[in-house]
Amino acid sequence: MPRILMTGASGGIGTSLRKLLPPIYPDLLLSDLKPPADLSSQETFKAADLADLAEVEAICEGVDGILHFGGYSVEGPWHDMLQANIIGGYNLFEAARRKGVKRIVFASSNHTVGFYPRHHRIGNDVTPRPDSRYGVSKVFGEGLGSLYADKHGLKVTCLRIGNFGEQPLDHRRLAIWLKPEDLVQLCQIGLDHPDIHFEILYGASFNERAWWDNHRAYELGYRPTGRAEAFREHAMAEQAKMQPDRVADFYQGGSYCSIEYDGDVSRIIDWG
Ligand code: 15L
Repeated sequence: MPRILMTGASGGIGTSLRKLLPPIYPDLLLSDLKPPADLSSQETFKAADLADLAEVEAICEGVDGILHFGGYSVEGPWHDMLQANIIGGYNLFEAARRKGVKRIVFASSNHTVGFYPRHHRIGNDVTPRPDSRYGVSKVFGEGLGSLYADKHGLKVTCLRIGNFGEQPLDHRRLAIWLKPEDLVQLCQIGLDHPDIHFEILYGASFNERAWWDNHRAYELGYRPTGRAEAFREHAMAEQAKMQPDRVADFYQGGSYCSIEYDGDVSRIIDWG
């Protein structure tokens, strides 16, 4: 039975996956800075600060595969991004190598490519266009994944997660929604599929408005069950409550693109 480490266990995705993973991976080690408030006696938890290599090595001991959901998960100050995602990301891959971990599933993000316009359909091989310091930190994580796969033989799957949740929250999220059970499928592909070397897959359910060509995930057996359009009415009603924003509404990354955006919106660039 493989021992799987999940970082970020107290965060949004971790909280949901803690419930869904045990039937598939019963030997699940949870980690975060602090334990989840509702940790049960059936669960195993070990605290670690990703910015501390020795602590990260300690949680990688005896582990076969890692689901790395830890770190900073939204735009934030450079210092926090540096500690949690840049230094933390390096420590995670390096500790995994030192401890002989075989596979890593890295939670990347749609914000690695957020400055592509919404009308432009992109694959997993486009030049990154990060929309934030957070997006840049995820490009760095994908770079680490590629390096540790090619140089050290780790099997690495980067998931460019769209928006994870029970339902799409607005117009933009109709294109990028990811149902929790579909994320579990993608994690299984990363942890178990025999053909993984280094992959970048989009973490999105079956969304008719998708901007992403995710055919590689389907080749690897991904069969999402979530369909964003089933929630169209709710998402559009929520959208109607929001203020129009020329930058956010044009680009895939939404409000991450308009945060700190300088100057004239006439310089919006149509890469397509
Ligand atoms: C992300 O990467 C974030 O982790 C999440 O909180 C959402 O903001 C999501 O992107 C999104 O783009 O909606």
